[in-house]
Amino acid sequence: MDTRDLESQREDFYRRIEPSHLAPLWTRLKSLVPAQPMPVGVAHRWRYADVRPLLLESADHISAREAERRVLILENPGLRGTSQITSTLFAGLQLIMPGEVAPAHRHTQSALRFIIEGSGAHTTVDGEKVIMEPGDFVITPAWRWHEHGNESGGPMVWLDGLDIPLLMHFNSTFREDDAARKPPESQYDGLIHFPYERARETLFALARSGAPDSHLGHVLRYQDPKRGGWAMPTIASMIRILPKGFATRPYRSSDSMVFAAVEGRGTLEVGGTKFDLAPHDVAVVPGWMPYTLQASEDWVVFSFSDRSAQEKLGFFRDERL
Ligand code: GTQ
Ligand code: FE2
Repeated sequence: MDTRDLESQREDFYRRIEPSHLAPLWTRLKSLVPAQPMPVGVAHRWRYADVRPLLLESADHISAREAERRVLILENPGLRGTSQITSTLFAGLQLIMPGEVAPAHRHTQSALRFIIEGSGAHTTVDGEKVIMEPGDFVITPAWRWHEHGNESGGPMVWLDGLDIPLLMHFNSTFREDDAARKPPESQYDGLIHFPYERARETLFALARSGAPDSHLGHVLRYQDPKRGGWAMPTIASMIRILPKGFATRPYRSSDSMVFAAVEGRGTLEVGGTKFDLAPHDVAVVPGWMPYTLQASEDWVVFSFSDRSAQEKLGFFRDERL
């Protein structure tokens, strides 16, 4: 049989198995099981100076109560229409104005809050109030009732990170609204509030005490003090300081990274593009793309990713280049 016959007979075979909902693996294997991760989405930076006026304007259009959550989604430009910042994570900037309430609900998605701007608004987890200050890291664990309120005199803005796309993938999403509210079955006993004051002190002490990691800088991981490991089951969060003038060596990891600049200034370089990051700017780097961080001032950077889930499931990888 010549190869033309072979090929046309194969094509004929594929057509004949199709009505039985069967398909050959061998034509798809290399893309189903690639040698290494294909980037999902693109690297991108949101300047807070650009986003802030639009976020504040959103308060003219809708109240926190009507919106339930007044959030502008940070949607990856390579994933338009998906509400995703990475393949597994959602990110958004949430605004709550003085006197407003964002009513209680609960869902199987976990949320993190990294406080950007304002002072003294609160979020609750199973009725326990956390007063939020800039740079604080606050967790809303899965299936815990939560609401937000602002009894302060000014607007309050934070970065939300949720595992919405990940849960969507498992199709294990459940939610309940305030009207269905029942007393919680149990009280959450993990740590949910990591004030910036502590993190900052520790970071600057680290920076004084020795040399930064060549690929990461001086890194702190937000951990669960009781059970050990990452503070959240699916999302891994860190905060780091890069001393003025320091640049990391290129690094890549299988988790797509969301960065939020906190204090100082620096540059994220990824895929030949340099993103200058001012305080409160947010950036995303798709998994397995090498990147560097270069500090032009003492630079504090918060980040989160799905690394916590990847490690538990046994496929997290990183590479120091
Ligand atoms: O604050 O409860 O950005 O449920 C997306 C979904 C925030 C929240 C988001 C949510 C919340
Ligand atoms: Fe929520």
